[in-house]
Amino acid sequence: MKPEKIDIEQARHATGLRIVTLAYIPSPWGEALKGILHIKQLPHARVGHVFGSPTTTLREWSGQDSFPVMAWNDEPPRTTWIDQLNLAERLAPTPRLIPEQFEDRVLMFGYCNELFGENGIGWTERLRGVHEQITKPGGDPAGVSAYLGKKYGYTPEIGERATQRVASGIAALAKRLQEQKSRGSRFFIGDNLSAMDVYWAASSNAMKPLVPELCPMSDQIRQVFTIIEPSIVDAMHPILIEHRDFIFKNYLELPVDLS
Ligand SMILES: N[C@@H](CCC(=O)N[C@@H](CS)C(=O)NCC(=O)O)C(=O)O
Repeated sequence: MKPEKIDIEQARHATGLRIVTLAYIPSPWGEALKGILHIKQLPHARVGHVFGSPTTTLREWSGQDSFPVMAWNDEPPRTTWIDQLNLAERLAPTPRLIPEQFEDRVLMFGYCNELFGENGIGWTERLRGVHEQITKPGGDPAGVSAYLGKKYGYTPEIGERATQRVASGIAALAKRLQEQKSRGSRFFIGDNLSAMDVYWAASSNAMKPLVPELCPMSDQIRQVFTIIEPSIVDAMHPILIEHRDFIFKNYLELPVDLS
């Protein structure tokens, strides 16, 4: 069920479900939203925004200019992962990606926030990359790094602490999967697939991407989204990659279509 590709003006004035994602970049948030719609078999139209092209219409429509955006009929466009997940769950309650049990739900939203929320692992990883570019000789202090740093709250202090925060977060996710495995579960939360599994699978492609045949992207983008920082590489226990592979193989679309 391939989404219809439309442009931003069409999306703004259309009805039904529309999403706007970054094209050609393995953005965790955008790829996770695409994954959720795939799992729930929700028909939708998609705008693939090319990084650096104008965002005027998106800003007028959604009040901001980050990706992804998810819109349902004339309701206010959703611009954060938690609102997007709740809308998807409302439009297609099955298969559920938000656990039914209270305790599992509390755990899942906690883990998701650590990975996907503001100042979570993904967010901090972005600021770590900004810090690396700004501080290394021959880096990119004025271009994309400055833009992302200003937009997502970079300070030198946050940059200094980012490596440790990302490494310890990744290590905690690995520990969780090991605990779950020892109690016989293949999933982050309880005994079933949840949004957290999808969020991790999507995030991993911006840290240690799937092979090119399964996730085609330019060499330059692949290099930017492959972490080589030794302490984070060390924290990336094989169970995290096994889990990513399991989720993609069983629940998500392969090869990944970043267009
Ligand atoms: N607002 C989203 C996060 C969105 C986000 O961080 N988007 C990044 C994805 S890499 C983005 O749009 N980057 C490109 C840009 O800001 O121009 C949420 O809180 O769920």
